[in-house]
Amino acid sequence: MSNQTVVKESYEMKSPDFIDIIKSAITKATKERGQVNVLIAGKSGVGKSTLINAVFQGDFATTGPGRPVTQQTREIKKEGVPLTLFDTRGLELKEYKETFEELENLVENRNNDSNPMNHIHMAWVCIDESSRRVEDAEIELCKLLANHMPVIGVITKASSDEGFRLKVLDILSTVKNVVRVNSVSKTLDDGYVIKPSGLEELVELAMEVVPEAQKNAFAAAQRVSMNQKINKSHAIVATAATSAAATAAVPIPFSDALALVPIQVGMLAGITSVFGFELEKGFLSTLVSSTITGGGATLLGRTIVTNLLKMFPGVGSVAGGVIAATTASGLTVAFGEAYIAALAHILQEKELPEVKPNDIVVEFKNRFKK
Ligand SMILES: Nc1nc2c(ncn2[C@@H]2O[C@H](COP(=O)(O)OP(=O)(O)OP(=O)(O)O)[C@@H](O)[C@H]2O)c(=O)[nH]1
Ligand SMILES: [Mg+2]
Repeated sequence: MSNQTVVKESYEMKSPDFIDIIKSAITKATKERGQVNVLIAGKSGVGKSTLINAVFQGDFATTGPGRPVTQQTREIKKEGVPLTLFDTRGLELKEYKETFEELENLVENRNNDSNPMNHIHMAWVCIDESSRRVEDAEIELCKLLANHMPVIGVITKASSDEGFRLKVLDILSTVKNVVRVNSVSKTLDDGYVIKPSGLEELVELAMEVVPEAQKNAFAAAQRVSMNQKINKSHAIVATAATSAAATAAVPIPFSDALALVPIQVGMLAGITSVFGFELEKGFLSTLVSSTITGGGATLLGRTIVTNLLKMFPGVGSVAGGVIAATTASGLTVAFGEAYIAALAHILQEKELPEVKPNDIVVEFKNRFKK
């Protein structure tokens, strides 16, 4: 008798539990995505702000001046984007040595912090292509920064190389690599248009050099590469599939499949956040309540799993009323991949800030109406 009660409770879930599952999925996904801190330095007018707006979500450069952390460096954050930017200039000043000392203190303080999340994880040092020269200040700056973090040389306003990139690469020996970018299109006098270029390359290199723990945050914060968001999401799906298989290592009865729900919800949370959506803004709860649970207030494990399985006719042929490891992981992969495809599709049509939770639900459900 008491045994039966236990079994019943294992699959009967009331709405507060549902809210708890979503809450803890959001907390976990936010924690796992973390945060990335990037320092961008270069002379005034070199194109730092323009580059920032071309690469990152959130219109950083026009969100206000940010908080001054040294005379020449401002720290800029934007609600909902897992990125902090340090915008540094003053290299052109006569007293740049002073700028350097302050910067060195800042970087040392930050990067000696016991929590790696507070470190500055990468620096981009910008040089205007039309200047055709590398200043001592830029060489010293790269050296200073490279003692604490990976540094990328960025040649801005790129329109004609003429061997400049290799020269910069040679002179700035401490940088990981040098990338030429043009952040905005520019029409020349004769009507020729120079298109934006090099942004993908920069973002790819940045993804390579940034610490492992910051890669998901970087994928979420950047707006140049859909592939980065997709690749990082694939990794989240793979992890969830492994957990699902482990949960069903001993085949679990249909009615106990509720154990799989937090895994699925956690996976959806992770993917949503790597794509750059703000989990707190209802993206997850709207999705979960309308796809997984069918909107009921009291949720039965059976209902949830039946709803999930119904979406996948192939996976749904559950033999003997049990879910085996392969079914559990297959279901998770199919579910996750469909979700990734839905988000990628939406972001091809709309800019991220314009996407509403319901757009995702509609697109996701469409993928199962066959
Ligand atoms: N053609 C072209 N123009 C650019 C590019 N980047 C910046 N600009 C132009 O250069 C000017 C300065 O750009 P900003 O992005 O404000 O430069 P900044 O480094 O942020 O300047 P400070 O904030 O003063 O240090 C603006 O007129 C931009 O439109 C680029 O990649 N290509
Ligand atoms: Mg600026």
